[in-house]
Amino acid sequence: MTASAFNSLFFFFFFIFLLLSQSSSSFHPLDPLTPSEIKTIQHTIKSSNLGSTQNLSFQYVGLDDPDKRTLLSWLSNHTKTPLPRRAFIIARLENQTHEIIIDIKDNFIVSDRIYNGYGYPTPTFAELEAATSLPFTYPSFIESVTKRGLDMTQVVCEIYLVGWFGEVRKGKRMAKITCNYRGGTDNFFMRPLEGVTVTVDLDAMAITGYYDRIRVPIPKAEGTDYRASKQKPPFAKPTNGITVVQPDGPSFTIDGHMIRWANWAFHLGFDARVGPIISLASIYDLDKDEYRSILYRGFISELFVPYMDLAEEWYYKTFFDAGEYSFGSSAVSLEPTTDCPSNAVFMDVYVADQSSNPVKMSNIFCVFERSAGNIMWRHTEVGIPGKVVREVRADVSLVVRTVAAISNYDYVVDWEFKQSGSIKVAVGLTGILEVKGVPYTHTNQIRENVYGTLLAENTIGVNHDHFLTYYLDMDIDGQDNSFIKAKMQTVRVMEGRNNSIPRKSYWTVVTETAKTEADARLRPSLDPADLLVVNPNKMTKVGNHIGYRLIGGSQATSILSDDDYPQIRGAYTKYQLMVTPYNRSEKWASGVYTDQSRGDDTLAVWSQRNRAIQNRDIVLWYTVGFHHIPCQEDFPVMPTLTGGFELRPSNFFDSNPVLKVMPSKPVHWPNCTVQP
Ligand SMILES: *[C@@H]1O[C@H](CO)[C@@H](O)[C@H](O)[C@H]1NC(C)=O
Ligand SMILES: *[C@@H]1O[C@H](CO)[C@@H](O)[C@H](O)[C@H]1NC(C)=O
Ligand SMILES: *[C@@H]1O[C@H](CO)[C@@H](O)[C@H](O)[C@H]1NC(C)=O
Ligand SMILES: *[C@@H]1O[C@H](CO)[C@@H](O)[C@H](O)[C@H]1NC(C)=O
Ligand SMILES: *[C@@H]1O[C@H](CO)[C@@H](O)[C@H](O)[C@H]1NC(C)=O
Ligand SMILES: *[C@@H]1O[C@H](CO)[C@@H](O)[C@H](O)[C@H]1NC(C)=O
Ligand SMILES: [Cu+2]
Repeated sequence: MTASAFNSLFFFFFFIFLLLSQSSSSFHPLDPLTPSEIKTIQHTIKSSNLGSTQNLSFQYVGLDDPDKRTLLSWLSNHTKTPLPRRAFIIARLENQTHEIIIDIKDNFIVSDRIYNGYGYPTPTFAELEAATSLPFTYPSFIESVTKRGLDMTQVVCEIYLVGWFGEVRKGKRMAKITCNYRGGTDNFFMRPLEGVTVTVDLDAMAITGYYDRIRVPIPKAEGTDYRASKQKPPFAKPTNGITVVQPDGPSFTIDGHMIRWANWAFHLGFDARVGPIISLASIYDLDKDEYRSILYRGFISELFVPYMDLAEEWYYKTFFDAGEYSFGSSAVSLEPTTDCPSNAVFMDVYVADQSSNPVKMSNIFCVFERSAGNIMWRHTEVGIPGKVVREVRADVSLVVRTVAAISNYDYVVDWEFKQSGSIKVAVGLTGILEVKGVPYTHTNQIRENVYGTLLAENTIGVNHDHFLTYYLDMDIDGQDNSFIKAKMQTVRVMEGRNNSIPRKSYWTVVTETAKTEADARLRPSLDPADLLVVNPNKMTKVGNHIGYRLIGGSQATSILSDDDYPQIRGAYTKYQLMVTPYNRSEKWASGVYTDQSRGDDTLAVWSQRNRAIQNRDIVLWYTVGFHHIPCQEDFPVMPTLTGGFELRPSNFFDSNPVLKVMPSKPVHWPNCTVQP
């Protein structure tokens, strides 16, 4: 074959390959930025006047979400004229914060503006890493380590942003570094070098402060390692092996980022700041023969984790894990068969690094069908003479899982879709506690406020909260929805001459429709109520408003004082639920610039506008909250504690939507057939 024939053949096959690769994963406007788009952003900015300086760094690179109305009309429009595709970038350039919008189809800068308000963008991982290495060449720090008789090579440092504590003047991008000691364990978090703090200026990338304040013993390494290989007998007897086999493959399809399974269809996106994003979740209604919308967008908007220790080394530890540390970029690769069952399918994602180079993150999502031995519905009828009717359906659902490890803590984030129409949102808290070194080896020695629980010798697990605020843009069968509290109210039965019924009370339902944002700021209440999102413009055949119910769980809310600085920054966590009208720029509950924020751009502030929310396109913000008083079982690694909530149809369907779900197909496996 001649070279030119080879070439044309090559190009012919290459062309076929391109065609196939495009048809096999179709593009969706909500897809996260692709590696080549991330590169395009780099080129576009570097070749503009912004690119002339060496010090340009990309703090955030993400999709600039298409306008909702435009997108929805585009999706329902079969002509498919392309939508603009844009990226939103926050960059640091000569100590200034730039907000840049780039058209990534036609490669130009749409807008570039300098942000001068309070707060700073999320630091990049490269900045945090560079800062964390600074103490290792800092003489005073080296002296602190050596005078404790410790080996410098065994020191591991962690970096924390400093928050805001009422400073009037605008400061600098700062961080504090505290360190731990490995020495015979990989669980260095259990061995703090208590009392030593290094302060760093992130723009100058230099140490600006240092103190070595207290001297307490470093907790022992013994008993802290969590690796199986490091455990000593006795061992617990392992259970017999369990696996999930699905010999005919999964029942879902993944087309690009669109996932379809049973009666569900949704888009699975990803963002460096917030992590997984579920969009356009809709359910197929067998009776109506159509997909009906439920959730336009859902994601964890922010995670507020304030610690309750007032020591100099601790008071500022009041973390916002999304806005300060990038929850999405902290996602970790999932391990087949342990992080996810053996029938799981894995997906990769890409994020941009500090120079806007694409970085591949492998196995960030796993998607699997869950058949955990639960019952979807059942009934046994023995009331018919001479006959027993028994009908049961096993529950099979679809789970999308991500795990983010924000240094010591691991969050297991699950979105579970049920054929009954429920979306169950779960978050599992596990990983390593943040502990403080103390001189005490027994609780009977403690005479001061230690702000936590003695978990092991010299080790205090400090009290703290976890508040995960979910953004839930509900579109129940259309965009215009209302939020309703259906309160159960006790009614005393009047003792009347004519009353022959011997009951003294019953409860009835009193519904309240929230008219403005103030009506929908809910705190956990002892008074029972169903929380509903309804479409006031649509009814079931028998005349009930079509709706979905929010069944809350893990209802802790912040009990810090309103005037406490961390609380001012996370004021929205005082509420279990808030409802706002949809606004494209209100998606991050702690504001765009969370580092050193002053609470002037948070969900709590937006809600104070008290806008109308009745029969509007509304967004629910539900906070899954935990007050965490550590206990000894959390040492040296915490067993998963799960919380969450459920979105469940309530008069959305005309009758039970899983009545006609037929039993799963039998499993054919070599030499054995398992009946479902
Ligand atoms: C900024 O760029 C200059 C020149 O390349 C370099 O000397 C300096 O270290 C850079 N500063 C930072 C904070 O990266
Ligand atoms: C569909 O797209 C065409 C061309 O962009 C536009 O003229 C038309 O208004 C769109 N239809 C809808 C329902 O949005
Ligand atoms: C940026 O700020 C740091 C101090 O925070 C300073 O050392 C540095 O020179 C500044 N760089 C520029 C380009 O202004
Ligand atoms: C008592 O109940 C009967 C039957 O419901 C009704 O006809 C009658 O008017 C009632 N009397 C009073 C005093 O309420
Ligand atoms: C949308 O949100 C932004 C940011 O909070 C705000 O500036 C703007 O006024 C809001 N628009 C409406 C109509 O509420
Ligand atoms: C299935 O049974 C056949 C015949 O008994 C045997 O040869 C084969 O090894 C078995 N396969 C498995 C996977 O157990
Ligand atoms: Cu905790």
